[in-house]
Amino acid sequence: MHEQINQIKSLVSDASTIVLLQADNPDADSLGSALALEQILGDLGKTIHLYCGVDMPAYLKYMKGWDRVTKELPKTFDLSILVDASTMTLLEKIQTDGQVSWLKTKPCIVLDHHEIVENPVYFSTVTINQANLSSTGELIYSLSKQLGWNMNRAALEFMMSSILGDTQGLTNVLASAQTYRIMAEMIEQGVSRPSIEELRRELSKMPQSIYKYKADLIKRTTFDKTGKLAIVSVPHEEIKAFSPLYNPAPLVQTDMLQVEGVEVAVVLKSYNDGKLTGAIRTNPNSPVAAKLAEHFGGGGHKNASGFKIESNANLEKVIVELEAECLRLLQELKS
Ligand SMILES: [Mn+2]
Repeated sequence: MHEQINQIKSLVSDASTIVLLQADNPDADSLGSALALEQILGDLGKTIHLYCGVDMPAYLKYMKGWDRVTKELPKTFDLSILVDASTMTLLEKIQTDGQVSWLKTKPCIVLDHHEIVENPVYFSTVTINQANLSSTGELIYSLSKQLGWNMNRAALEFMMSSILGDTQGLTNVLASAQTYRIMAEMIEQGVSRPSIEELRRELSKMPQSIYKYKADLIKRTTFDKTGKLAIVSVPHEEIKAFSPLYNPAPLVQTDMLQVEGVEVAVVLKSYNDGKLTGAIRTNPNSPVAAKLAEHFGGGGHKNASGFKIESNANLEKVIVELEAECLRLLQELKS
């Protein structure tokens, strides 16, 4: 660990232009981490570029600066830092458009906190992946302290957004005593959690059409014979119609887990080209999310994970397989 920190110190000090990378599944932690590092490294006099292969989802737009994230790597840079991911599987865009060959000519730092990592970033110079931390935001906070990097107010606010995102407002098992200590330090330095929450609420309000669509998703939710697994699937037409306005999964997934007996909630999205994605969330007492996603070639955390089937996905088959594997994992957990 000490050695890695020294490596990071010298890589950053040798670089003048740094590109901060998010994987193809941006969330509050990845965006918060990228924007925090933009502040911290910007204050060190670095020129910063923000990259993500996909558009920032609407629900993240409460974080000021999200619109600085672009889909292009800069023409020149000295160092890249990948936040909140350490797998090539979630860096598909940068591989399909050939930018990865440019990326790997420069040193790369990977900062992450994921339990299971398949297909790790093969060109990374130094990787810190600490699954015991709540979020990459928490990791960056600790690193910055150890490296003596100044964290301005905006940086602290972004890291707090990271922590709140991954811990679901400090309510899940990822929030450790250390996470609370860090939150307290941030508050002492002037960060207002109520202001962050209010901004997020205000900018994540849904249009009336989405409110009504939520009712459709709830009506279409199915439960397996044990009542432990709730599934809803979203066809391509609905992805096209509603996803630009609001991501369907977070719209219903928390409610699905609030149904008596339900331990696992899955939202499936089917695309016309045969692609299928699954977002998995579980109750705290049924931490099978990462393993369930792994079964389909995906990964993630104990209580939140995802997978993607690239082509020829058969929705009915996936559902049958999900039910069987979910049941098996839940039984395995009990014994
Ligand atoms: Mn994270």
